[in-house]
Amino acid sequence: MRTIPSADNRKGGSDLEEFYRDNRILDHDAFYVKVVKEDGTDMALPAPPVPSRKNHEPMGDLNGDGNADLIAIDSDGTGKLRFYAGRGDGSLADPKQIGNGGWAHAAITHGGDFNGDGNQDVVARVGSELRLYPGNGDGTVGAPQVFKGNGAGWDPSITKIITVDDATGDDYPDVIAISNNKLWLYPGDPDNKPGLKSPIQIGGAGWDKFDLIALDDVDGDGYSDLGARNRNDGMSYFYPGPLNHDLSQRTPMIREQSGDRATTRLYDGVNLPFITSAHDSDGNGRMDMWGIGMMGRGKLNFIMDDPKVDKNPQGDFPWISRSKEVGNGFNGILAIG
Ligand SMILES: [Ca+2]
Ligand SMILES: [Ca+2]
Ligand SMILES: [Ca+2]
Ligand SMILES: [Ca+2]
Repeated sequence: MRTIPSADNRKGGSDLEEFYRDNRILDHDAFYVKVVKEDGTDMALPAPPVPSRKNHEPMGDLNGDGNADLIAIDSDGTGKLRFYAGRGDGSLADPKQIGNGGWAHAAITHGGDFNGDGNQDVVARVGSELRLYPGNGDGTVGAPQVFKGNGAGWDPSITKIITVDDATGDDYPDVIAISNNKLWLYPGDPDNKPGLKSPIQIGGAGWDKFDLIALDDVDGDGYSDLGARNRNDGMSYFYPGPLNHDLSQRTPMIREQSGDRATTRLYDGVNLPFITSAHDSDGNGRMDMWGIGMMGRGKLNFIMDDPKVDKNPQGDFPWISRSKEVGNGFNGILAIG
């Protein structure tokens, strides 16, 4: 055994601290150190592991046909839950009722398999509980279960929740919510299915004006990414995963192209009251969104990163996107997810 002189030990600690600060590394952040020989050539080191996005089904597919789907709450009676099967081209089939009543004040989202049965699930905040409505694989859902760990004690006024395929690198889906004007990650707990670990605050005050858009892994690093739209001005932003740390870095997400007119904004919350991820609902490898209300109330709009006008790969921002009307009859909708 060789002891280290205390001065060297201290220097080691302060050098490391300096390195963390200079490289903006937070506690528990994973990072890699590239070791270079004195002549500047690389040491032969193995490539850093990339978290695998295993052979998951396309995100957001509740009936197993490979197309992302939509759910909605209508204003009939105490609120019913509807399932809309994606047709694979951005449009949706006629709705089926999958929840009988009592949904009016719930917040809903879907996507990811939280109970490990191979079917993607619906997740809803009902009252002060975050519940799993296990997908049956055909668009319907089974009896609800409160998430273990941190499924109780939710603020019953929360309206904005999304699920993401995996924002943390453990290959298990996670939940993101806006509560008390802040942004929170509830990491899914693969050892306690269906479970949630303790929430991590990932965004400071100012989030109430945003809608959340689950983006899957847009930039191809293995982590789900996040999009958000400011309801006041329509500006939308991209936040690259991993998402288990303060999300102060953001990139404008959209350049909306409509004929000759280009704008960096999406429609705002007045003109497009509902917006949600459509994942890749037309199967061209690029993320899409669904919105309701634009160009007349009750119209369904499909907002896509259009490879015809956007020659950059989808991880390049801002996207050049286009909107088209792909359905109607969405009057009396209270929420989509
Ligand atoms: Ca489907
Ligand atoms: Ca499931
Ligand atoms: Ca995860
Ligand atoms: Ca697409």
